[in-house]
Amino acid sequence: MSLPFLGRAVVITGASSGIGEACARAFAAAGASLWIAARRGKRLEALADALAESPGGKPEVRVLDVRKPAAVEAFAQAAGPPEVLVNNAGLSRGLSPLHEGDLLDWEEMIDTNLKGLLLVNRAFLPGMVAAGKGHLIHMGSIAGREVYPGGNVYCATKHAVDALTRSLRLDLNGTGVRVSTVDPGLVESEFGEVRYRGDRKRAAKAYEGMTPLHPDDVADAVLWAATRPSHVNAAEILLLPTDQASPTLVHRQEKET
Ligand code: NDP
Ligand code: 8X3
Repeated sequence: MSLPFLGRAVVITGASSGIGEACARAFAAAGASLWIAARRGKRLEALADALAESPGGKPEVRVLDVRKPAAVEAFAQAAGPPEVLVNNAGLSRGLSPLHEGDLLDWEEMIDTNLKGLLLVNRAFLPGMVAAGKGHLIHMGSIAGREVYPGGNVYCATKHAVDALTRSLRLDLNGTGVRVSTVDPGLVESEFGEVRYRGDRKRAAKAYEGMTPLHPDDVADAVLWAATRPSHVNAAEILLLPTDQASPTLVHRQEKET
């Protein structure tokens, strides 16, 4: 088996579940020396234990809230410039129309998905630029390309991620650092449970009668982007379930009665 990342550092934020965890498993199998970060340390420790015998060694765990500038900076200092930075941590809260929205939900989404992503980039990119190489991979979303009812602030944060991906490609042109975005449609993870604050039944409704993406499908796309030859930048990947044509058009099988 080829190990394209043997001994090379890969940093993944939001690695305690879903897409980030799947990315950690995929990069570990590709030989990476991982740095995995999120707020839930126990989850990260369990993942690190599970990956301890990986060819790149046991992942380094960092309990991190991406909203905290000093902690993000300390993380970047400790990890050093990575070969790949998967800037993935993110969440949605609620699905209310804007005029009924909750200010704290807005704040949490903006501070995590937008400001958190910025803080992580600001902390890690100087080292990557100085090294003259590296690959920044944003976790965007179909919600960064289209909007849907109640998606308002979440969609705005993901549209902002899209704008930052494109801006960074301009700012980093000539530095040797690649910038990509992977934009999934519906992925079955803890995303819905977080959006609906633990209401699993409501979260499961999003996938009713259709086959969503699995976090491993997204990790495959991330790993594919990261393993292109250095002169190739897989700039944007839109990854949809076959059953999904847009945020609002999803083919669902009728339930048998
Ligand atoms: P999960 O809820 O399963 O994972 C979210 C991850 O983000 C967790 O590891 C969580 O860790 C971490 N996270 C959230 N807030 C913070 C924070 N303040 N600091 C550090 N880490 C944080 O959802 P997904 O895996 O689905 O989501 C991952 C990314 O994919 C998000 O950016 C999301 O917007 C995006 N996405 C998801 C889609 C989907 O349908 N599921 C589709 C398109 C994009 P912890 O709570 O331990 O901090
Ligand atoms: C997550 C996909 O459509 O639930 O970004 O917002 S969606």
